[in-house]
Amino acid sequence: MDNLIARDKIKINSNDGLIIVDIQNDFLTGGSLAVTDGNQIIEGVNSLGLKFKESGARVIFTQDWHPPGHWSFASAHQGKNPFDPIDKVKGIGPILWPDHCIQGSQGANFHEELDVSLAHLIIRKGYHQKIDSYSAILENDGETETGLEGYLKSSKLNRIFICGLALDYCVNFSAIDTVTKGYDVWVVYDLTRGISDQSVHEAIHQMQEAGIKLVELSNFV
Ligand code: VGL
Ligand code: ZN
Repeated sequence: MDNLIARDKIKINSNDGLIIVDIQNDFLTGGSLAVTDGNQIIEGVNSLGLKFKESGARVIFTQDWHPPGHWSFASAHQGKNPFDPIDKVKGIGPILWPDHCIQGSQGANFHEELDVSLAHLIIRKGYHQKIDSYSAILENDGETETGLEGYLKSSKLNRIFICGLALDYCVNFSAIDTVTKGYDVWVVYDLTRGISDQSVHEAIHQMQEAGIKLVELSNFV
C-alpha cells in the first residue's frame, strides 16, 4: 500500500475543499452497518477539518439520509438479505444493505466526537425512496444530482480532498464522480476505512485508473 501513497507535501489554499463522508453512528461501532475501525479516523478527520477551515478552504460533510423502508434496504425486498447483490433495479445496488441512517434516527446522526461545527456545507443524500446515493455528487441512477457540484463550482474550488466512510462505497463513488467532473481529486487514505477487503482492493484500483491520488494526513504541511 505504501508505494501507492503520493509523497507530495500539501499546502492547503482557499480553492481547496475537504469532503468528509458519512461519519454517522450507523457506520461506527455499535451501528447497524458498522465499518471496522471506523471510529479510529475521527480524531484525524477533526484535525484535518480544522486545518482546512483555518486555511480558508471549504469543509463539506455528507450525511446518508434514508427514509424508512428505503429501497437500498434488503428488508424492502422479499427474500433478500443484507449484503446480497442486486442488479437490474435502476438507482439501487450493486448491494442491498441492512436498514441504516434513517432520517432523524440516532443512527443517522454524526458521531458525537465529530466536529461538525467545522462544516460550511452539509449535504444529505439517499433521501429519494427508490434511489440510493453512494456518491456525494450523483445518485445511483446516474442522473439525480445532490447539488454538491453546484456548490463546488460557485465556491471556485478546484482541488478536492475526500475522507470518511466507507472507502469502498461512498468515498470511492464520490471520488470517481468528482474527478469525472474535472476536479483534481485526492483521497486521504488513512482517514478512511472500508466495508470489505475485496471491494476496497477494487476501489483503489478504480481510483488509480481514474487519476485520483492517495495521500495521508502526514502529507499536509
Ligand atoms: C454507504 C452503504 C450504504 C457509505 C452508505 O457511506 O459508504 N455504504 N450507504
Ligand atoms: Zn446508505
